[in-house]
Amino acid sequence: MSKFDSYFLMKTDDAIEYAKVKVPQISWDVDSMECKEIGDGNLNYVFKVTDGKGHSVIIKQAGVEARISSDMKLDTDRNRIESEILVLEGKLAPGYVPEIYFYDTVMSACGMEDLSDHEIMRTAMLEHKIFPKFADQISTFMAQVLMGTTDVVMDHQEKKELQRKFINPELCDITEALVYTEPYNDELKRNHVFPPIAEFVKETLYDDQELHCEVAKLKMDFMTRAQSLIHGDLHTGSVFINEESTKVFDPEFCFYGPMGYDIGNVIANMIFAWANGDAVGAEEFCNWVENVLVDVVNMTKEKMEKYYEEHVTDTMCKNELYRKYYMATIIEDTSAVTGLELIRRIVGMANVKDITSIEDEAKRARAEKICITAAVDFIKNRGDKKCGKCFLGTLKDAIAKVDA
Ligand code: SR1
Ligand code: MG
Repeated sequence: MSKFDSYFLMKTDDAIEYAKVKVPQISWDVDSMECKEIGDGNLNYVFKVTDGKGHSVIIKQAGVEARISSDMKLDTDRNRIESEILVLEGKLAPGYVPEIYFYDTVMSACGMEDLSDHEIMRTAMLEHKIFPKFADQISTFMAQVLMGTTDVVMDHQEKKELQRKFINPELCDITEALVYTEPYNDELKRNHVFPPIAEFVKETLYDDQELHCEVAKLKMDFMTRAQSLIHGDLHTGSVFINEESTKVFDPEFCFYGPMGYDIGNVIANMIFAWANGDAVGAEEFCNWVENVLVDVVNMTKEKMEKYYEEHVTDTMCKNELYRKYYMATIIEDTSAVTGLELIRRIVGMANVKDITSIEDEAKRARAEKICITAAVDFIKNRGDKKCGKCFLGTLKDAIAKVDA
């Protein structure tokens, strides 16, 4: 009998013992082993176990309730989903995700490669660091994983098997509430609205029935369109980065959904990075982010189209007009989700440091208004946003409107 034969939430000492048992391939220097809990996400516990000889492992464990709110009870099976998708993503996009050493459905925990030579991208964005390879790398990851799991290229029965395996109702339920519902009505009274923009939020988000109609369309689309195996939470806190490399992690929200959800999340979170840089006058950084916005949209589109052409297996999808239609819908969805993510991180329950750490009240209010103004345009006029330049143009138009 081992103490890890039944589930309990580990503390740092348990994680050291657990690492010894679960990662025996590392010759741990037992006397110098240490552990720190380093999780800063909303849901899980993350332990970094090290020893004095330079060995290390990251242990991630799912708790039965969310860290952000003990009212949120969650199935710990999300840890299995996350581990299995990381293994699959590693096959589709080698080198773009951390290596998984093991996962354990009893303790709802997995062990993965320690990426301490990388940093969490949101933290790096808050320091206004520039990563010239990011747009190329993230677009490769998205093109390969997202296109690689579609019905366009996959055997349809194998695809349905993946869809079954990665059905993820509880975490989808969180997204349906936090992204697609509450930012528009605060129905559970858990929105966080920055008081200086409360009236603006009421007029622009809570009272706009036309906007609600568009969001309802997008919500039903998110819930029903099993297009590809999406990450489901691809913000800058789900990316490890350094000068040379980009690694995507934390895919516990993954399921078969519209692929624009992931691309839109990347774009929106880069806009938050831009807003933070703009508030403190980090000009070089903002210029780089603006280029990233353009490049991520264009490069992802180009790489997906190429992947489509080279890997298409479905007979009807070999039609060129259909391919063009398909690519256009992805960019349209990307625009819509950019808007949805911008709005929910500004007014919803789960905010982002890029915005909340802007100390000057007037500057924060301006940044929030710019994000919301751009967001409404990204959602309502999503059919017009056809290339990277249009995405940047939407941000510039919003700045001009807010500053007028
Ligand atoms: C209750 S979880 C809140 C948010 O954190 C996660 O990272 C997802 O973005 C989710 O919406
Ligand atoms: Mg997360």
